[in-house]
Parts: sequence; C-alpha cells; structure tokens
Amino acid sequence: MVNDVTHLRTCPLCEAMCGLEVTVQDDQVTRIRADREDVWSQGYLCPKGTTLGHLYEDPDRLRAPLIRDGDGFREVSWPEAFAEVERLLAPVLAEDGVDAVSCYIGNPTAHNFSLGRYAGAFVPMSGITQLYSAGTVDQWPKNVVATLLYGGMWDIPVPDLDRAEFVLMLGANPAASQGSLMACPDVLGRIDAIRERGGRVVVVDPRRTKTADRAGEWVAVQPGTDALLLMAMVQVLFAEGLVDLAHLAPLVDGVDEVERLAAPYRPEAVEAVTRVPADTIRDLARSLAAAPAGAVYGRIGTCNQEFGTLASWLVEVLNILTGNLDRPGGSMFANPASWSIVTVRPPDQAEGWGFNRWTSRVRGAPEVLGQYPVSCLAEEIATPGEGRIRALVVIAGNPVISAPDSDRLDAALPQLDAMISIDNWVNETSRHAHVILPGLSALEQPHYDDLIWLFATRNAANFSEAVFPPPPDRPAEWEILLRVAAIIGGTAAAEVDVEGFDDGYFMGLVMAQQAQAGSRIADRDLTEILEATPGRGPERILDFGLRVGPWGEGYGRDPDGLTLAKLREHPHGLDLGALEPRLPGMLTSPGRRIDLAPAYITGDLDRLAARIGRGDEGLVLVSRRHVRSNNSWMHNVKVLVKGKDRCTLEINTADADRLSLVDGARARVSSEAGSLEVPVEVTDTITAGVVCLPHGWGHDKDGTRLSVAREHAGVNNNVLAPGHLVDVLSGNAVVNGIPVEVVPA
Ligand SMILES: Nc1nc2c(c(=O)[nH]1)N[C@H]1C(S)=C(S)[C@@H](COP(=O)(O)OP(=O)(O)OC[C@H]3O[C@@H](n4cnc5c(=O)[nH]c(N)nc54)[C@H](O)[C@@H]3O)O[C@H]1N2
Ligand SMILES: Nc1nc2c(c(=O)[nH]1)N[C@H]1C(S)=C(S)[C@@H](COP(=O)(O)OP(=O)(O)OC[C@H]3O[C@@H](n4cnc5c(=O)[nH]c(N)nc54)[C@H](O)[C@@H]3O)O[C@H]1N2
Ligand code: SF4
Ligand SMILES: [Mo]
Repeated sequence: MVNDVTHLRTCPLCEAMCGLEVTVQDDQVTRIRADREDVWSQGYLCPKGTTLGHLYEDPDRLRAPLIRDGDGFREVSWPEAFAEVERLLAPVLAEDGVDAVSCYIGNPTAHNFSLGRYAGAFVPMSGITQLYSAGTVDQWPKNVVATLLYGGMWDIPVPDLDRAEFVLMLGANPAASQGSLMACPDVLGRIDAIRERGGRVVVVDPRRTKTADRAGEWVAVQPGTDALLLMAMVQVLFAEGLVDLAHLAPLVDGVDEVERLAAPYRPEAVEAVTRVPADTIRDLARSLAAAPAGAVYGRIGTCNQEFGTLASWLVEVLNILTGNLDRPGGSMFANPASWSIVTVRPPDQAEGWGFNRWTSRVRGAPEVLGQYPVSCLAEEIATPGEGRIRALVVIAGNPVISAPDSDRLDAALPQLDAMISIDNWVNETSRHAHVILPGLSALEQPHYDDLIWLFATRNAANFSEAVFPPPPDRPAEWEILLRVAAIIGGTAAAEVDVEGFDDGYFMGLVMAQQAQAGSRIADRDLTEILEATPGRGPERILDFGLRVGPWGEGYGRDPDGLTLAKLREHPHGLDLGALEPRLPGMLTSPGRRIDLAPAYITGDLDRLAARIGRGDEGLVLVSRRHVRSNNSWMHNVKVLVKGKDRCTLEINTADADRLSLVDGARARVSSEAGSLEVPVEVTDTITAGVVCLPHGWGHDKDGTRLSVAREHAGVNNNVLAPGHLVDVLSGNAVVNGIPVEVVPA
C-alpha cells in the first residue's frame, strides 16, 4: 500500500533472534514476515515473531503507570508513580534498611535492550543484597559448572551445529523452544543437515518430542537420572580406552580423578534406574568418541531436576574427554561482537569463586552465585522476624506462575509493605503490586541482544532501530530502573538525576572493562573514552561494547573496526563467521586451567550413587513448552492461543488404561505441594510412568487484566512443585521428576 513503510527488526522473544520485516502504516503494524536477507536467520521465523504487532496493539498492555487504589488500580503520571514508590519504601528503609528490600529478575530481562544492560546497574545502585531470579528455575546448574570449570558463570559452550557430525541432546526440545543456551535459528534445519551429511543426532527425553522425531533417534530416560546415564558413558570411555583429550590435554587437571569416580557406573549398573539399555549407553559413548567432531548438549530437562549440576557437569566432562570442547564441530565458545558486563567477575568474588558464603534466614539455604533458590522467596516474605523481606521489586517476571510452590508465593506477596512491578501487563504477579511501572513495547525501542550472543552457534551482530517512536512522555526501562534504584539508594524521587546516574554507571563499565585481562583500552584515559562515546543509555553502552569487542575499532586501534555507527550500515546484520577456538585465552579459572573434578561438584556423587538404589517412584511429572507459547506471558495473544487446548496432561496409554482415563477426560493431579484438575491427552509419545504439563499457565486468578489469557486459563503446574526440592549444588528448583498421583476427576 502507498503509505506502507518497512522496518527491519530483530525479534526479541527468544534466543533465535530472527530478523523480521515489519511493515507499518502510520501507527499500525500491517504485516510481519521473515527478513530473508538477514545474515543470521536467513528467512527463518516462528509463529510468535509475527505477533509483535499484536503485543504492541494489545489493549490490555499498560501504557501508563498504575498505583493501587483499594482493590483496583488507578492510572497516574510518571512523577506521581515515582513519588508513590518513594512513599511506600520510606518506612521500610527507615525501619529495616535496604536488607528488607529484595528483587526478582524475570526472563524477558535477558531479551530486552534496556533491562538487560541496566539490571547490572539496578542491583549495585539500589544496594539490594537479596536477589532472586528466574535463573534458579532455569540454568543455575550450568552457571555453577561454567564457573568452576572455565572461570565465568556465563562461559557456557554451545554445540557447533553447523559442523558437528554427532550431537547428543538431553532435556532440550528446540522444536518448541527454538534453542536455549544455544542461539541458533532453525535448529531443526540444522539437525536435518547433520543427518544429510551422514551424521547423527540423538535426543534423550522422557517424551518423544518433535525434535526427537526430526533427529530420528530417541532415547527415553527416566526423569532426573541423566547424570547416571552420562556417568556411565564416562565409564565406558575410560573402560574402552576411548578417552582422547587431544588439544585439551595440556589444559586439563583431574582426569584420573574422574576415571576413579566413574569406575562403579558400568552401564549395567544404571540401566534399570535410567531405563536406558546398557547397549544404548555403550553405543552413545562409542559414537561420541568415534565422531570426527561432536557435542553433548543438555538443557532445561537436565537442569530443573534433582541432579541438575551433576548432569550439567557431565555434559562438559564428556565433551572434554573426547577432545570436543573448543574444536570445530564440537562444543565451542561464541565470541560476542559486543563486550558485556556479564562477563566480568563480581567484585565480591575471589578467584576460583566461593559458594555458601551466607545462608537464607528461614531455611538456611546456601547462597549460590549470589542468589538463593527462588522457592525461598515466599517464606522470606511470610515468616515474621528480623530480616523479613518487606519490599520487593519485580523486574519483568511472573513468579506467581513460574516459581515452585506458586500458591505459597501468591499468598505471601500481599503481605509486602511495598511491591513494585516493572511490567507491561497486570498479570498473576503484578496484580499484587502497589505500583506498576510499564516498559515500552518491543517495537517502540531499538534492539541488540546482549547475553544471548554468548550462546550463538555463529558469530554475528545485528542492531535494529525502534519501529515506532516512543510516546513522548514515556521513560525507557533503563531510566525506570535507574530511578527506582536511586530511590531505594536514598535519593528523593523528585531529585533523581538520571543522566548523572547513567554517566556514573557508564564510567563504572569502562573501568571494569579496562581492568579485564587483554583489555584493548587498559592504558587509555577514562575521560578520553567518555568524550569519544557520546550518547546515553543502552545505545552508548552498546557502542562502547562494540568498540572494545573483538571486531571493534578499539578507540583508534583499528580505524576500520566496528562501532555502532558502522553496524547501523548493515540493517540485515553483520556476519562475523563460524565459531573459532578460544582456549586457553578466554579462561578465567585459576591458572587458566580446567579442573575437571572440582571438589564442590564431586562431593555430590554420593547422593547420585544413592539414587541407583531408590526404586520405582510411581508417576512423575515433567514440564514442556510449545512453540506458540512463551513462558507465562504470551497467552493474551489471540492468534497464538486459539485452537485446541494446549494445557493438557500428557499421559501414556498404558497408564491411562490403568487409571481409567480416556483422552479428553479430566484428571486430578496431586503432589505433596498441591493439587489441580486438567484434561488429559493420551499419547504414546510419552514414556510410561511419566506425565507432562506445560509450564506458564493458570490465568484464572482474580484481579488480572489479561482478557484473552483468562479465556484460555489452563492450570499452573508449579502448584505441584514442592519448593523444598532443589538441586543441592545450585539451589535450582526441581520441577521435573516430581512424584504425583493421577486419578479421574
Ligand atoms: N514448572 C516449570 N516452571 C518453570 C519452567 C519450567 O520449565 N517448568 N521454566 C522456568 C524458566 S526456564 C523460566 S526462564 C521462568 C520464567 O519465569 P519468569 O521470568 O518469572 O516469567 P515469564 O513468564 O517469562 O514472565 C515475564 C514477565 O515479564 C513481563 N514482560 C514481558 N515483556 C516485558 C518487557 O519487555 N518489559 C517488562 N518490563 N516486562 C515484560 C510479562 O508481562 C511477565 O509478567 O519460568 C520457569 N518456571
Ligand atoms: N516457544 C517457547 N520458546 C521458549 C520458551 C517458551 O516458553 N516457549 N521458553 C524459553 C526459555 S525461558 C527457556 S529456558 C528455553 C528452554 O528450552 P528447552 O530446554 O529446549 O526446553 P523445553 O522445550 O521445555 O524442553 C525440555 C525437554 O526436557 C524434557 N525433560 C523433562 N525432564 C527431563 C529429564 O529429567 N531428563 C531429560 N533428558 N529430559 C527431560 C521435557 O520432556 C522437554 O521435552 O526455551 C525458551 N524458548
Ligand atoms: S523463533 Fe520465533 S520467537 Fe524466536 S526469535 Fe524467531 S520469530 Fe522470534
Ligand atoms: Mo528460561
């Protein structure tokens, strides 16, 4: 049409980072389709990417701040909202100090241009010491392992899918998730290509997922027992003389220790408990060792479970013992074009890192990488006494749905003296807030991923401009974060100098970068860097990150190098090539060596050994995702939720027959934590003894403003997840492998 304007824009919804072509007419989105010329995604997209316009236009999306008014909310101006934040926090801070204030950081933070870069400012500036996040229902085990093996909590290698000949995938379903801690558009296409070039992909999952179907090889596993399966593969490698560290040999300690520890785990010793035949385990170990290059990759199914850290550790151990770490076609480290603060060791952490430096007030849970398990949050709010959390800032999170023991958290939040949600909707969590501060819609802000490029299967860079100008009176989320942090830190709401705080934060980033080993600006004058990097907010940080990054111009060192201005000349993105080996240079572990058998991890092996003797547990529950859903927050998009009910309990035919359940009938599912009713879906794509619910549903609570989601409410599987169940080493929630009882409703 005549007035149509087409914008290029990276989809911010998941790690695939698809390039989109967004066509608009005035302030309306008329069409979204894949950008076929995007150098990274090359025309790939999923059904969610085309709904950014629906999110933008959603009448339920908040465009102004809300403050609590009786049982409901009232729209207010931004100055009024920040004044209310100050008014609510003042007594808490005066009486109990900042230790009574906590925050929860949710998943979209990792995908949001502003929030991602300024969460790192919010925490130190506010002085908040008790921090919770979705990370402890997600990848905390991976963070622990990366820290202990490679030195940094985000040093997580990814399978080099473009060159691998053998991939063993555990607890991941990229057909739904589109890849996780593995940023790659069109993972299924990559799986096809591996098979076409004569390679193999094997999927280990209690469910025969669409990913397993595409891979053509499915290994059904008993939930929570991946560590035993992987340990037996390690045993086979040693027993059959298949260990070959190749280029890694000079860097790695502890190989003999791993051999000794793995010795008892013969495949026959674990086949009953894992339900994986010994021959299959031997074949997997031999195939990995024999492949010219291959990788083991484990994701959320291997993290959100009883032995999350051991399983995540063994993924690395197998990649290392077969010489596949850091080799093309193996498991490699990406090299992001833009330097990120997330790669810096926190100032309070010693070399080698300390765990259990302090413990939680109520249950005595150890701190792990600065956080307690998210399941502690409810009790820390609800249990009276000194040190109780009285105020909470929720940043782009919905823990009432996403955290275990969710009914307890739902009951605890109303006991807060002050709750501030930085969120774009009134949902199950933010309905408890006293103040809701909405961010801009994705299309109203620029975009460049930060954290996600650390997990890319190929190096690239892509910046997108905002599609729509932000409404004139609306602060971006980085500004909201700075203002709230400043208020918690003791500045009067009316007096917050956002630009001053932003300059302070930016200077801190520059100094942190200069202190890094190998910094290209170590000897440069701070004011010179400041003057050479004009601008403000996340764009300035990005420009700086690109300049000091591996392809950057380095403030004059390489005049042809990358800057934000140069990247802007590539609206379809800039391809920076296949992953390249980065060891030992990128290691920040003590002595730049890899300790394959850290005592912190191997100390948990007795618990694993004891699992072998623990018999059949009856039915256990696991979680799943669907490509048309995104955690808890996209169920208000009509085109995504329409059609067949997707919040069903998957159950195997044999179990259904035994329990007199038929497809479509309702079942009551109960665990020690709670109980719910849900329609069943009888299917042989799930192993007998396992049932499965998607996570992120349960939108029938009063007081939300999600008109579409309410019509497709579903049930919240975290009502069933007992909060005390955590992976011991990481504190990560166990939401997979929960014992449940199922009866006809
Ligand atoms: N049983 C079970 N539980 C799980 C999981 C599981 O597999 N099984 N998975 C876990 C995992 S991996 C994760 S990451 C967590 C997710 O847990 P959370 O991060 O707590 O939840 P989300 O559903 O991602 O909610 C995101 C919130 O951010 C808001 N939001 C969306 N976009 C924006 C934005 O741009 N700005 C702002 N300010 N707000 C925004 C939404 O309205 C919503 O309130 O759930 C975990 N919980
Ligand atoms: N469409 C969509 N995409 C998403 C999300 C979403 O909600 N929807 N969420 C995003 C987020 S925050 C994350 S963290 C990622 C997660 O991305 P993935 O890790 O790929 O997550 P899932 O698709 O849930 O697949 C996990 C699989 O683990 C299996 N599983 C459960 N328990 C076990 C076990 O004990 N052992 C093994 N081996 N397998 C097990 C489940 O059956 C399931 O098939 O997805 C991201 N992408
Ligand atoms: S796979 Fe879908 S949600 Fe993920 S980035 Fe691409 S279009 Fe967006
Ligand atoms: Mo996640």
